[in-house]
Amino acid sequence: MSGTETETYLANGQKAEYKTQDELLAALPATQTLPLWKQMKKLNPPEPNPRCVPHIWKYDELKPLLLRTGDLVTDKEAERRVLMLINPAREAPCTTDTVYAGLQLVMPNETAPAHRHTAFAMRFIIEGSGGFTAVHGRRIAMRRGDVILTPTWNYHDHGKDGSGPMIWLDGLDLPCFQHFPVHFVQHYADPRYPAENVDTSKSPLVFPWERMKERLDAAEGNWASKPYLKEDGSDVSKTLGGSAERLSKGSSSPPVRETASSVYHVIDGAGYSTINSKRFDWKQGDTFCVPSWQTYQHFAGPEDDVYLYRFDDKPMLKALGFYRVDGVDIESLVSEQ
Ligand code: GTQ
Repeated sequence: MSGTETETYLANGQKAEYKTQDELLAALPATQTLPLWKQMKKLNPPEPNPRCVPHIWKYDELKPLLLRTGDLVTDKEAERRVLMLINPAREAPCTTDTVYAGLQLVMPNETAPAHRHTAFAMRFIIEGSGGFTAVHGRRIAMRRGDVILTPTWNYHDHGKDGSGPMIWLDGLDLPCFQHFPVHFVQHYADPRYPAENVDTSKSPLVFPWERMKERLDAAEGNWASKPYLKEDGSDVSKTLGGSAERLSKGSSSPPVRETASSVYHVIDGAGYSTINSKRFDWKQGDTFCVPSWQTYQHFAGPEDDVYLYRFDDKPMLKALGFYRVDGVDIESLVSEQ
């Protein structure tokens, strides 16, 4: 040792090159490591930390734009003529952090050509007549209020007879593939995959609105929620699930805070929702999103009963063990193994 310089030695007698933590930290990036202790709170936050924010998309504003795309963008150019609903705090394809929604338009005599992909889609039919979607050989008529499934890897094309536009709300699990970059698409050789008409009242891919409305109206109380489930009682997919709700005029749903994020569409009526204490007024045709772990509650206006459609990432969260709703005994969440 020379002069007053002090040198630090490790327990094994080797000279320590980094005298201070700062010196050590400065050396880390070059080795492709970082100190966890500087990001511990961020990586293990005290509660869910959604990046998306609540937002509402007004149908009156979007419908004219969507219809104009019918003049300016051909079915061929678009493949799918969709206005994606993009969360203000995120980029496409995020409507919430985990769920995607878009408004799709098909005009008469058009074809949104056949393709298939890993992503799952569920569609809520908003308006129009004469539209159909062909799901792996099964041609399904689109009717207002119906929910139609496109299971993973099924070829599907959309088309329309008659006059006027056909508009529906797509719900897909596309944001998942930001985390799992494993999404494949395959295009069919022809625009249409050969298909036969099916009786929509018997197809497991279709949830007719009359039937869902009957279930909601038969339920007791001012507020009712009913899930869309497959015949075996399971969710409509491994990723996304859905439900519909009825609120009698002037009534409200119970407040909920859950790790699922969701997209709501107003089937009928008008009212508002509070999401994280912020008020969002809505009416028929509007679509809004609820981020994870933000308390939400719906309020029907005084005029009419309200019906809401919702899809969410609950099946995916449950499968992964990530689903939690405020109010449960958290000790019940302790995994057995
Ligand atoms: O109809 O196949 O909104 O593939 C986004 C991706 C719809 C569809 C979307 C798609 C589709």
